[in-house]
Amino acid sequence: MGYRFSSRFERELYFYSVYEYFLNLFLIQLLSTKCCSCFFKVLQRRNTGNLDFMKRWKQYIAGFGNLTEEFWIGLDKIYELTNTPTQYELRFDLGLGPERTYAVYDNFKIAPMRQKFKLTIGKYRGTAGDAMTYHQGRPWTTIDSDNDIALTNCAVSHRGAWWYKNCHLANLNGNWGDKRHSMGLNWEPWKGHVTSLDFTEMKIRPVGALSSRKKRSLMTREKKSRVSNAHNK
Ligand SMILES: [Ca+2]
Repeated sequence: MGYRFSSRFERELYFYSVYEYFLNLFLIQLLSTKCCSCFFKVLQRRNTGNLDFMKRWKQYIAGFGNLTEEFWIGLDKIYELTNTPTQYELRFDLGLGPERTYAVYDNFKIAPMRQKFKLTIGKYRGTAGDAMTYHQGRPWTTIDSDNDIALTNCAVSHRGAWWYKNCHLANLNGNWGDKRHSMGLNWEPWKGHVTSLDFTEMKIRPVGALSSRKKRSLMTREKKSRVSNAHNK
């Protein structure tokens, strides 16, 4: 047996307050996250230097660290997240002291393990400079799995793990605070190879605008073919 309202007004008031309650919950949730990071999923963070990132192949696949502090989410997870019909953009938020900068690449995904998590990224935009186009198409390298084109293992010589080539313009899994050439958390176009950043975040979000544009163009094409079919009849 349901509750009986004594008037229509009381009934409306009841439903309105329920509606308002959920609306407030939603708004509190929205405001409690930083606006720009609302729909982002964070893949990597460095902000304290407490966690050692010079890890092995298996650990980079499985992921490590603490999601509320420093971590690497794992290559298997990144593959799973980005290999869907949805397109993802990859955003790098970088910092040094009070300075902040960013880089965004559209159409980000990685290959499965049998292709050694080869990197695919799209067009660059941002303020940090483009460090990642150099790494386009490169497989992942760790201290115990050398897939880069350098004679040495770049993960060993640069104390990290990345889509190294010969070797890097970005080394965000490098050695915290290391000021030796290309050993630290480098983003070459922003601070060069000897400055180690003290904040990094890698994050992804679906590119909604692109897929709806695609949908629209598909619908237009469909309409056109329907019109031409009608003409042919
Ligand atoms: Ca090598």
